[in-house]
Amino acid sequence: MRKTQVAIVGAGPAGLLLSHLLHLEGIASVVIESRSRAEIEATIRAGVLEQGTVDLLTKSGVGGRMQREGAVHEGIILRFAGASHRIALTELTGRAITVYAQHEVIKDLVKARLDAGGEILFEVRDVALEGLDSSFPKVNFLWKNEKQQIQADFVAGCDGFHGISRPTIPLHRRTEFKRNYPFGWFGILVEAPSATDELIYAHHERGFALVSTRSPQIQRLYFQCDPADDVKNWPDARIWEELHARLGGADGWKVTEGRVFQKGIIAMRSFVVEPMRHGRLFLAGDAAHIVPPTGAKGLNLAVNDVKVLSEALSSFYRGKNEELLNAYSATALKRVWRAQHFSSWMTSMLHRFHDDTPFQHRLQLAELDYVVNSRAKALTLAESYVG
Ligand code: RFL
Ligand code: PHB
Repeated sequence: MRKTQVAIVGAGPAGLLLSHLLHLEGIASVVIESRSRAEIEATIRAGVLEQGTVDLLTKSGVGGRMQREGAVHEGIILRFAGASHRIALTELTGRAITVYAQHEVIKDLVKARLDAGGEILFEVRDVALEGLDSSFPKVNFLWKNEKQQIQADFVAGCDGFHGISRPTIPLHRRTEFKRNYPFGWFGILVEAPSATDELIYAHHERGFALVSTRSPQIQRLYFQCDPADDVKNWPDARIWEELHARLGGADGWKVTEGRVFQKGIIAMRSFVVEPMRHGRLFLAGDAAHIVPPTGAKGLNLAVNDVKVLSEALSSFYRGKNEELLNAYSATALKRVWRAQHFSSWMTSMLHRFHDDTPFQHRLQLAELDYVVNSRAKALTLAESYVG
């Protein structure tokens, strides 16, 4: 049996950053992860880091490569009715976003933990939580075909939306709020320099499209699709045809084509569980909430959760003071619901819904027009986007 102070289930951004922040406070943790190191370091997901996320990674000493390789963006483009309109994030708010891939954040955090002698057990199986109502919770699992147990003071459930932590909480002790969207995102990675310096969020009657980036050489592109569709139905030529149709316009701007080297379909949902705590189990990140990616908030919420949780745990260990731990769920949920509102607003303003009427389409255009022409509306968007 292993003993530690905090057992962390899941080596995503939430679990790894929590382990790192606790280490800086002199608190021991063990992270267990069901996938291999190579796999978590190669999974393509988020790209947009809020200023607060960047500041926390920098302050805690894991921001060096992000500072060198990440791209700071001071604005985004809303494109509709065939024309582009810039939202000047930095001019409006004084803050910026940084585009730096989530799997690069993961690599930086794994390296920092292992360099500091931290314990991350990869490729664990059959994880089960026990004794969450007691002061000695346990995590049972298989590792290298042997039964293992970690005894800890606390368990952090950072195992994402499909993990085991949230379902371990008895049904009568949690409430779930959810909405599924009738569409998904088709995401591709493309080898070709982008034709835009800033992200483009495009509204079109054929559906939403997004131009993002990963590096000066690599573009990350998305377009709204049927969530039940199959990537096999989308040869490259069809993808480009669709992207040109949705992103083109009278101004002649065109997305740059290149070699497509990754394709995938992403489901879109909104989800929150309340509370984010059960006894000695604390949920953080996607294990507790999911937002549709239109607002680029998921990773940033995970970071905020573990910031709040690490401060609460640190206060507990310093003075046996449980006040912040008791406030954790309510504190984290405040920000979660704000991000839910923003993500849902961006999603409904930019996507095509099955039951859309021409009337609703015109309403979306009227709202977009208002956002780009009113400083107050633009500021509302910018403030929420930069976090
Ligand atoms: P993760 O990243 O899902 O990590 C959970 C980890 O737990 C492991 N696991 C287990 N380990 C042990 N035992 C078990 N029983 C386990 N079950 C699962 C998993 O293998 C995994 O390694 O959750 P975390 O840490 O909460 O991080 C959340 C973020 O990953 C997520 O919110 C973002 O990726 C969302 N998101 C975006 N967020 C942003 O802030 N900005 C963006 O630009 C952005 N773009 C996106 C996104 C998500 C996307 N997808 C694919 C859903 C774009 C996309 C396409
Ligand atoms: C991304 O680059 O993957 C990305 C950017 C903005 C979003 C979502 C995803 O809103």
